[in-house]
Amino acid sequence: MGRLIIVSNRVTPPVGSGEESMGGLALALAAALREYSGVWFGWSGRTAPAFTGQLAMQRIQGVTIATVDLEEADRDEYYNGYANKTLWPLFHYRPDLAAYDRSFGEGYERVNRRFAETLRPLIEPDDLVWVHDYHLIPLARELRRLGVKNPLGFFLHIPWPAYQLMVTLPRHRELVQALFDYDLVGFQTEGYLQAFEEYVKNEIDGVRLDEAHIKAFGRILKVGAFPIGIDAADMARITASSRALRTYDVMAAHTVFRKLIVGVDRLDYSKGLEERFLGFERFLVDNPALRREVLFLQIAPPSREAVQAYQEIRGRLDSLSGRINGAFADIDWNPVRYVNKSYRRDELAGVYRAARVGLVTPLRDGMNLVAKEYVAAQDPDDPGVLVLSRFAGAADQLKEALIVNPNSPEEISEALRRALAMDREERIKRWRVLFDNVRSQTVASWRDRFVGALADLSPPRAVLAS
Ligand code: ADQ
Repeated sequence: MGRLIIVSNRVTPPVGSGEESMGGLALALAAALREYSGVWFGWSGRTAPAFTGQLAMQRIQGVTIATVDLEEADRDEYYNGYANKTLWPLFHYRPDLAAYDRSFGEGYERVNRRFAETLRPLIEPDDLVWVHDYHLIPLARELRRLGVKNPLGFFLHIPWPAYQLMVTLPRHRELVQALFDYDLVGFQTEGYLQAFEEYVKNEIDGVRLDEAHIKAFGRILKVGAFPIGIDAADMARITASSRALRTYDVMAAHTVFRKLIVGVDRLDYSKGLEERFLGFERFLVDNPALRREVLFLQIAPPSREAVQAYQEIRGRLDSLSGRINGAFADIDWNPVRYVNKSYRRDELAGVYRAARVGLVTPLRDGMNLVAKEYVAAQDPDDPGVLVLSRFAGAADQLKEALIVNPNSPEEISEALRRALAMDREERIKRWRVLFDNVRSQTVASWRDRFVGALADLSPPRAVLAS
């Protein structure tokens, strides 16, 4: 097999960063690149007065990182625009927040063309190219136009929306057609794959040839569900690190006589933070006797601050947390601690382990890695309880969690009550099943399954038979 080329909007790690500040996904991809002596290509995160296509090449820990600067208009129309104001809300079931500005679509096409032209000279005949996420759907089409014949794979980290939602997108057909220039398209869950198939059947008379192949637009596309995981062993290892232990101790000291409930999310409307706060408020109202026995810590670093919907949700969460604390706080206790900061992975591990409840309630989520990290960081002899939204991709796998509808404050409140009351025996029983799943379906197995499927593009049975 040749080299592996990974393409994503942003190239993490940021230059010079240490491993502790890299996300699990970045670490797993970097490890794959080391194995296949590959290249990671993407936007530098910087803008220049004019697009030059100048590549900045670096070698970091055995991985070649190739980045390119974009123009300001590219950032506004492609990244803040089409990716984060159009596709992100629509794919997360928020058509009310989706903006359809013509310049966004043009910027999206332009940047994908620019990425393809900049990347083209780096591709050698035996390379596999693996493209990540909704920012780069048309990249394969642009690479094919430039004569690239290599296997091209695409993985969607976010949900694929239901058919009736997808057709609300102007030029949805062109976007879907662009996916058929890949050889392999992967989704997080079977459900998202089915939604994609439903679109292809209803809208373009596509057919499923066999379990793994769909034919449409005169092309055969290999498809599959590839649920992403985490490096559970590494999470267990860092949970025992000195910084994790210290964070654990600090949290334990702050919750003497109390139980900690924790939420950790990017500040994003898809994560259901307002609904979570309302669910916690309902819990306080419904359970006066338990009030002073809990502390709810929500860690939510701001993201995409250039997008108005993100500024608005931040304001609403500030007032909601203030309202709850104002109504319930006492001289020695605040029910909500709401923090807008990023933490190192080892610090997060300590927080997870100190929490009796992991509260993960997105309104929609491709997978949700926080749910898996929380499970992996628990003490096997005294584990906490995961409360998980049915609308996270992770709910397909983590069935022993307390599954809730995040839109219902009553369900969140009741799940919190159950989680806090759960005896050790039941907690251990549930956690073991969850941990087995997190331990066996790792980020490395996800990556190897995807790359293996891309390396093996044998024709579907139906085609062989005809
Ligand atoms: P995200 O929407 O970013 O990812 P998630 O899967 O939960 O959501 O991953 C977030 C990562 O950021 C986790 O590893 C978490 O530890 C880290 N993180 C969150 N808050 C942090 C903080 N305050 N400090 C430091 N780190 C923090 C997208 C999709 C998901 C999908 C992933 C991977 O939206 O559905 O699971 O990609 O495919």
